[in-house]
Amino acid sequence: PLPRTAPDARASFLVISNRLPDAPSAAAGESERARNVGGLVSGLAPALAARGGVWLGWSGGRRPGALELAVDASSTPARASFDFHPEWHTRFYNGFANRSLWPIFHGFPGRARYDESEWRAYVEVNDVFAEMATRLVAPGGTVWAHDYHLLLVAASMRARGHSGPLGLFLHIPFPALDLFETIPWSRALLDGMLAFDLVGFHTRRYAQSFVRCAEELARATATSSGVRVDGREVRVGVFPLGIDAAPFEEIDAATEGEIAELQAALRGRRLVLGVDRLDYTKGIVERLDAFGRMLELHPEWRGRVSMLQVAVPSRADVPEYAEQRRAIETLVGRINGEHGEAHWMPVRYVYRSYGRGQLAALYRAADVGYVTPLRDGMNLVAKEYVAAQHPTSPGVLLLSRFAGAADELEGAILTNPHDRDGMARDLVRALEMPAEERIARHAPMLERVRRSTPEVWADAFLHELERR
Ligand code: GDG
Repeated sequence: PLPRTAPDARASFLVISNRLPDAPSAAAGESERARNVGGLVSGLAPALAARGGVWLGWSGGRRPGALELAVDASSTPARASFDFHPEWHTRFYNGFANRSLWPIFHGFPGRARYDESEWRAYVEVNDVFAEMATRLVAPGGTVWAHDYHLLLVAASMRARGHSGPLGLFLHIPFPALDLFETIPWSRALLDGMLAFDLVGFHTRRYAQSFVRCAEELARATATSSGVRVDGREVRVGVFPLGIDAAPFEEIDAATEGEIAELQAALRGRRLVLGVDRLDYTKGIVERLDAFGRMLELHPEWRGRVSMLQVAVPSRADVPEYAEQRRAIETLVGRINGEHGEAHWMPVRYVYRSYGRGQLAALYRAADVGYVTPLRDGMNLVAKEYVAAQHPTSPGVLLLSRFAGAADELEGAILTNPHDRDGMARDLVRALEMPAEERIARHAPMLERVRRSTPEVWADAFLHELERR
C-alpha cells in the first residue's frame, strides 16, 4: 500500500516508533506505551524542535482505509497516510511483536509462538514504515527508530536509497544466543538490526548478547565500538534511559491531600507498593506469592502491613495477558482469604491506570517500592519511586536483579523474583531497615536519578549516531 499523501518538505531528523506519543488508545483498556513515552517525549522533544524533526508512528486507529499513520512534527504537524489493514493489528502487533518477540526477548521461550503469516505481516509493516519514513526524511537525514516492532526498517530504508545515519534503540532486553537462535527468523532479524549504523541498549549485558549473536550467526567480528560485518562498522552502545525526576519530587497540594487520605486509610500500617502494566514479565504473581509467604514466615507482620498492587491494563486482547489477569486475581483472593481478617486485608489490588500526580502520591506514601520483574529492559517505575521519596525519610526500593535498572540503582535491595522464600526475607529486611540505612542508600540513588534525564539519554544517543 502506497501513501496517498505526504508532506512536501523533507525533515532532517525523523523519529519512528510503533505508536505516536499522543495517539489515543487503540483499544479500550489498552494503555500501552502512552505512559513511558512521557519520558521519551520530554527527552526527544528538544531534539525534534532543534532539528526541525518529525515523529512517525501509528495513530492507533483501526478503520480500514482511514488515515492511520500520522506524523507529528514539533512545530508544523504534518500527516501522511496509508491504507490500514485490520489484520496488521492481530498479526503484526498482537502477533509477531507481542507473542513472538516480546516473550523470547524477555527469556520466556515457553510463551513464544511462531506463525509464518505473522512474520510476513511483521516484514510487511516494517516495509510500510520504511516506505513512509523514506518519503518523510531527507535522503541524508538522521533516523532514530525505537523498539522491537521496527527491527527491519533500516534494511528496507537503505534499499530505498536512504543514505543518512540510521539508529535503533531497543527498550527491552536482548536475549542470550541460545534463546535468540530459536526464533525461526533469527538470522533475518539479526541482519535487519545490523543494517542500522548504531544499535543502543539499556545495559551492557544486552549489548554483549547482541554482539555475541552477531559473531555467531552473522560472522561479524567484535570491535572496540561494536561489530564489523561485511566490511561495515555497526556501532553498539549502552544508553540507560532515565526519567524527569522533578514531577515526582515536587509534591503539590493536591498530591499532599491524596497522601493524607491514603495514610488515613492505612491507619498506621506500613505500605508495600507494586505498580506495573499487567504483564507476565513483571512478576506480579511471584511478588504476591512472596508477600503471602512473608506473612506465613513472619506472623508478627500480620495486621501491620498492607500491599497495594496497581496493575495497568495492557494488551488485554492477547490471550496470555487475559490469563495472567485471571491468575493475579485468583491469587489476590487466595491471599486475602487465607491471611485476612475482618478488619485487615493484606492485599489491595486495582486494575486501572492512575494520573502521574496520584502515582507520585502512592510512591511517596509507600514504605517499600516492590519492583520485582522477572525480566525488564530498564523499569522506570523503580526510578520514579526513588525520585518520589522524601530525602529525610525515604522508603526502601526492593528491586529485581533482572531489571535493567538494577545496574544503576545500587542502593536498592536486589532480590531474585524466582526465589519465593528469599524474596519474603528481603521484604522483611526492607520493612525493618533503620532510617539511617534507608537515607544512606537513598541519597546516591536520588543523585543518579536526577542526573540521568531522558534529555541526557537522547543527546548521548544522537551524538553517537551522528559521529562519523
Ligand atoms: C518498556 C520496557 C523500559 C504505570 N502505571 C501508570 C503509569 N505508569 C507509567 C510509569 C512508568 C511507565 O508507565 C512504565 O514504564 P516501565 O519502564 O516501568 O515499563 P514498560 O511499560 O514495560 O516499558 C521497560 C521502558 O520501556 C522504557 O525504555 O524501562 O523495561 O519494558 O513511567 O510511571 N503512568 C500513569 N498512570 C499509571 O497508572 N500516568
